[in-house]
Amino acid sequence: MLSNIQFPSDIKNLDFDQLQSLADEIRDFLIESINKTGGHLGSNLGTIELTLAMHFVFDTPSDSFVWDVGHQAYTHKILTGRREMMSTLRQKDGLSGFTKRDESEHDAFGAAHSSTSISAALGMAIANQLNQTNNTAIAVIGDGALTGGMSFEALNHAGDSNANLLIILNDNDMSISYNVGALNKYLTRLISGKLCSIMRSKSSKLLKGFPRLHGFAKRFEEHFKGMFLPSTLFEELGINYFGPIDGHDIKTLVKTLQNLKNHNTPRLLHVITKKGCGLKTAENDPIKYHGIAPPSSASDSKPKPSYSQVFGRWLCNTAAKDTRLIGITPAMCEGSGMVEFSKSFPDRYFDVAIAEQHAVTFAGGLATHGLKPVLAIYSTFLQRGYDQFIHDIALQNLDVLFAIDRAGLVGADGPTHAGVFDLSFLRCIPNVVIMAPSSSLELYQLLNTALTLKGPICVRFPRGKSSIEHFESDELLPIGKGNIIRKGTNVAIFAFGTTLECATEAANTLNATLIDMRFIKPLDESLILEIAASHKKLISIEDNVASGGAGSAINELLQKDGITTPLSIIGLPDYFTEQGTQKELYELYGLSANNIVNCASGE
Ligand SMILES: Cc1ncc(C[n+]2csc(CCOP(=O)(O)OP(=O)(O)O)c2C)c(N)n1
Repeated sequence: MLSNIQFPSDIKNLDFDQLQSLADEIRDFLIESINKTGGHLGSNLGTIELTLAMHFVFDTPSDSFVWDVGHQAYTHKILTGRREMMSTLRQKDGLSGFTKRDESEHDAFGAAHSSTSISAALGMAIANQLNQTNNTAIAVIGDGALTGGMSFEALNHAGDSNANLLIILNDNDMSISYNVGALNKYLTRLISGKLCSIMRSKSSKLLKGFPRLHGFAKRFEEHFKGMFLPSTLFEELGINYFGPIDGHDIKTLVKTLQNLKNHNTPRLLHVITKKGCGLKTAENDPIKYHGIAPPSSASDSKPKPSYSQVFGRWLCNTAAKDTRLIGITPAMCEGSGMVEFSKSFPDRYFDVAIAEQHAVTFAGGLATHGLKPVLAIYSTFLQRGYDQFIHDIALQNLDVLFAIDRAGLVGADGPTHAGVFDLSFLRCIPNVVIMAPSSSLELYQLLNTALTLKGPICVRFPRGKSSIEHFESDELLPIGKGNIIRKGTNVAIFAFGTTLECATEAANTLNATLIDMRFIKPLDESLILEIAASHKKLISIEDNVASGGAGSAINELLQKDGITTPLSIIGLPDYFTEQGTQKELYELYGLSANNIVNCASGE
């Protein structure tokens, strides 16, 4: 059946049995396809029936589907003309792993950072009202994404509106890790029926004086468990709550959505799904199968630790010596290499859910009381906590160590996840120290160094592995000092972070001076000036946008001192980068030995 389905119109005449068969085919297709390309396997196996039901009942693009994060929208892609492109998922020039407006008119909103769907869909719902159309805007949000602060801001607004907004809460009790927090506990109570029965007993009391109504209410509740019960959190906020219903039962999904289609007010349907549904290995280990990598072609005989793992090891080793140390993650325990820390130091480990803004200010609060918070955060997600970084941390000069992971280009996740702005947006903030290690050993040493300093300290490091195997060290590195790797003539290369690798190759070819800068702020001004005076051509290289980044900092210094030695800044362009492998992308954007050599010869 699947090969005959190109667009949502092709499923409109199917009966429930056929829809279920189609769901089974899509499940097989996804398992096979994602095993080849990599991608968010578990999340997508959980949304097949829901997506089919939504496309059966509603009509995109007139009705707008806003998928939160957008990582669970593969079935939506398949049903909207992109099935044959699924083999290109997450590859260069291929389909995005998230929703993307450029990719299809059925993708109402681009996503990848979480918790934006209710705001965006509310905007669409209000636009529909103002444009006097009857179309429905639908936000599909996971229980993980619901923990993000923006969701609450949007619920606050939506509940006070009369917009035709349908929120579908896709509740699988999982974020990437097990979902955490009071809201998650509340949803669990809602599902387990405890809250329902509390409400039932309350309404029983109220209705006791009206026996007929009492009997009706009881019978009604038996049929529509949880439906129209007063006082869920959402109803208190002015949003009608429906459910919970089984998110893998197509018939119930379709009938419920048909009922809800014409309600025309803010409403929330609570749908219970299973992450990895239909694939036992994924159901049994939902964390591992949240997202999987494509099978790697080269087998690594002696695998090197990733930068995240090196950070995690440092965290454990240091926490054992320093009881002030607290580890914080906004829902990225595994990705940030913190699993071992969470187990060894459960009292000093905080997964605060998908709440980057809160994570930053929470760290600030801890710091005011003499603790030493270490916030592990991806560069791209730190963007969420920018005001908190400035206002709550830097302005008060609080001692918070930011371990900024996934700096630079991240590869298959594409532009939404690229950590290419942090040097520019952090460098301009007073009181901040910014370090970029060139290897895992240097990461370890710079983390040691960071812990001895006061104020906000950022250590930013990339996705991937360093070629160095032994990284544990007690050594501290001098603050604001670069490290001269080799001395050459005429050309000098200032390398920031792991760009040192390609810079080394270029420096050998050019017989150039090469400096591992280590610090973006404070910059090693005296070394730069000395080098500028003794060389004819300067080149800086960084895995950050060239605008306002590390090379810009060198340029500002040269300008200030009236130095005219020419400087070429190699960094990322002033447009959003693509998806692809990290290697492909760095080559594409000129962060390569070849480009450095070309730059040196003025090409
Ligand atoms: C702002 C932000 N922080 C962190 C992430 C990383 N992230 C991607 S998916 C995800 C979990 C989402 O859980 P949920 O919404 O319940 O979806 P599920 O995969 O369980 O269906 C997280 C933390 C993100 N995309 N955006």
